[in-house]
Amino acid sequence: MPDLSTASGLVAALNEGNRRALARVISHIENNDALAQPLLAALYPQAGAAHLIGVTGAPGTGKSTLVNGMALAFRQQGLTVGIVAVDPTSPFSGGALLGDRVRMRDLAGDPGIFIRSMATRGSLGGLAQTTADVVMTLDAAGFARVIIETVGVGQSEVEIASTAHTTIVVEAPGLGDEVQAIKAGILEIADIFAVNKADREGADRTVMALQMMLALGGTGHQQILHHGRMLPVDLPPAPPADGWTPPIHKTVATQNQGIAALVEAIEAHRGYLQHSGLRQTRDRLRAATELRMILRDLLLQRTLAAIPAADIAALVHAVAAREIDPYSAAQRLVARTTS
Ligand SMILES: Nc1nc2c(ncn2[C@@H]2O[C@H](COP(=O)(O)OP(=O)(O)OP(=O)(O)O)[C@@H](O)[C@H]2O)c(=O)[nH]1
Ligand SMILES: [Mg+2]
Repeated sequence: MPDLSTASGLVAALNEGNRRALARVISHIENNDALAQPLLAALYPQAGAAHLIGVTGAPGTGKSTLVNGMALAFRQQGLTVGIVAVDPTSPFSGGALLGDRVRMRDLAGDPGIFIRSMATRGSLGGLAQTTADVVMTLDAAGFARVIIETVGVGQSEVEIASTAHTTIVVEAPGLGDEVQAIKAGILEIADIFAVNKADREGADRTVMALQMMLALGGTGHQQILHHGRMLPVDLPPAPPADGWTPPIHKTVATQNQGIAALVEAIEAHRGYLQHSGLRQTRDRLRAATELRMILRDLLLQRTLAAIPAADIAALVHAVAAREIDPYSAAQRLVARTTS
């Protein structure tokens, strides 16, 4: 019996499929306690095989219900599924919303499914990195598909979803705006669109609005290339220009309609990424983004540790009073830590 109070014991148990160990590992990572670093270091080389699926969209569009349905569909193909819900306002049902009692029971007690909600209200900054670490942990634990649900409102949530291999943007009719996501700028990250609540009036108008957007161009996942821009990345050759046009799928998540086609589209996109070499590109860009985020945190911590708080407070005051600009102030602080 592995010792669950040590990093190596926890990793050994996790590798045996011990779900309690997995839950503990995630808690250590979320709390960023003494075991977090050794756990991440041990798990990172094990990860990389999972296909990461981001699901984002305006509040209440049916993301969780869709994710439940997708998880069931993957399970029926024999694939294991990890789910990370970032700041969900509505809980996961474990499939209850599908109203199919037999399958509902299958999902609830199924060791091939692991669901984790991230409590994020009030947490500043670290959300994106902690989520990436939890996703990596599920990947390392052997889940074949990891689904990340985020509400597409904040920049960090969008960033999280866009670090996935396949990003699904969920729209729903009747929210007072034809295409909710335009404002939030999340159309740019879509690989697949789901127009959920297709049982409601206006679904076809939403589909048409999306089709027009796509025809006008400017969408697609090309923008992902910006994510790693702060660090040099050695990228494989660019994929063919006629690559991937985001398909639009109508779904009624509560009745399990359109989910099979949606899952097929995910798998098609997965195949496309692999064949085109884009999977490698995205993995490298994700590595660059991650390294940049961690580096930024490390340098910040180092700076804050090296300089007396009163000196920093005085500089903040000077910036607020416009006696110095924030760029020069930051340079002054950095110079003090490196000299
Ligand atoms: N009519 C209809 N209702 C749906 C459909 N899908 C989901 N709903 C309902 O919409 C509500 C919100 O569903 P959720 O799955 O919680 O939506 P969500 O996008 O995860 O919500 P947040 O996480 O709070 O942003 C629930 O009451 C669902 O039952 C659908 O296809 N048709
Ligand atoms: Mg939800």
